[in-house]
Amino acid sequence: MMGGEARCLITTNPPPVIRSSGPVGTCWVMGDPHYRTFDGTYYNFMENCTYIMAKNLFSPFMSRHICSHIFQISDSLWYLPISLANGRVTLQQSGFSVVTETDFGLSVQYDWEQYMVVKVPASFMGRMCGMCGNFNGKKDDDLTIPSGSLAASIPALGKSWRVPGLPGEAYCTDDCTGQCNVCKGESWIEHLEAESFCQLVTLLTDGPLRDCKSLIDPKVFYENCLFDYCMGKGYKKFLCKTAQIYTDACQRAGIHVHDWRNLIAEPKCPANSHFDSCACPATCENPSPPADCKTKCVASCTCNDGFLWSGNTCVPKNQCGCIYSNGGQKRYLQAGESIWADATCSTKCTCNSGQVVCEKASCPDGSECRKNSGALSPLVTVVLTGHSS
Ligand SMILES: [Ca+2]
Repeated sequence: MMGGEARCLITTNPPPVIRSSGPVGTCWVMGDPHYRTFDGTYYNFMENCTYIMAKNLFSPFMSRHICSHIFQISDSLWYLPISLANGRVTLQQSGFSVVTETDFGLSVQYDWEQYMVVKVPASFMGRMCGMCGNFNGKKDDDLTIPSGSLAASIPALGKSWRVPGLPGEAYCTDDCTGQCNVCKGESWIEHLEAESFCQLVTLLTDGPLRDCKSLIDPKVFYENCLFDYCMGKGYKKFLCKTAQIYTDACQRAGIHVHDWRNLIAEPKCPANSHFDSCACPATCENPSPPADCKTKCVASCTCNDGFLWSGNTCVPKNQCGCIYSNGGQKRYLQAGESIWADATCSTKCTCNSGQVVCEKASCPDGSECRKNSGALSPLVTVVLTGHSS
């Protein structure tokens, strides 16, 4: 990364990496303001800049800018699924999220919008820093700034982990004041309205989501609802999204969730697909869902009969794309999609009838070979931290 960014100050010798089967650290951020650290501290932080969520204290790292259903890697846009460094890093769509996994046990799930889960293996205990805390098993020292001291406030914590120098930085803010990070000052009528609206949460957590109580405290769900209602003035989308996130977390933990879509509207799905509350959607690269799908399902948009997921659209089965491999990397190409195989624009590869065909080519007259500058601006920087041992 560029100079001047927040960094972890090493104050002790690095503990040895012990590969154990201990607890996995799980940190998530939900909606705009709700965070849960690896050690289970909850806090709210309103912001719109870019922050380091989790970082390993002692190893080099790489960063990813996650923008939409297409990934920006190096200087070009890639469809999922993607495999990098001979499979050591994989990125694939799962339910409404993309899941990035590494061979050393790190995973990052992101729903492209407002929910991100970072999981690190037990071998990283006490070795982490960032907005997700230090993963040492103690709650009271989670909100720590890069120097190692406790943050004076939540905005100070955020500011300390902000990634500087990114495009649009001049227009972002992380030092909310006044009404920004607390929901006070609303009238008692508004407060009653919020409580009344958020009874829906109780209906969900005592009803279809009742088996999830062991995983996520329903009180957190309810308090988030009150906060979102106050901030969004009753914008119902928040509740639907939060219920979706709660459901997703439960399903991924193997907990059965009863369908709640009769209480709240279903999410919209793209053309030639439909919503399924428990699915393992068929894709072009994996057209047959696993037989044990029911125990591994997630709520998802599933392609209609005769169609398969191809990148970010459902296409007829006979219009599937290709997996393109080059230099330890694999990526999905949609049918008919062409890419340059080199930086000098001398070889062009095209996905043609399910086969990648590469041939000599050059830029058309009147144009020149230039790297794509990347038109998408990053929403979230996920710091994937790894070691090569
Ligand atoms: Ca801690």
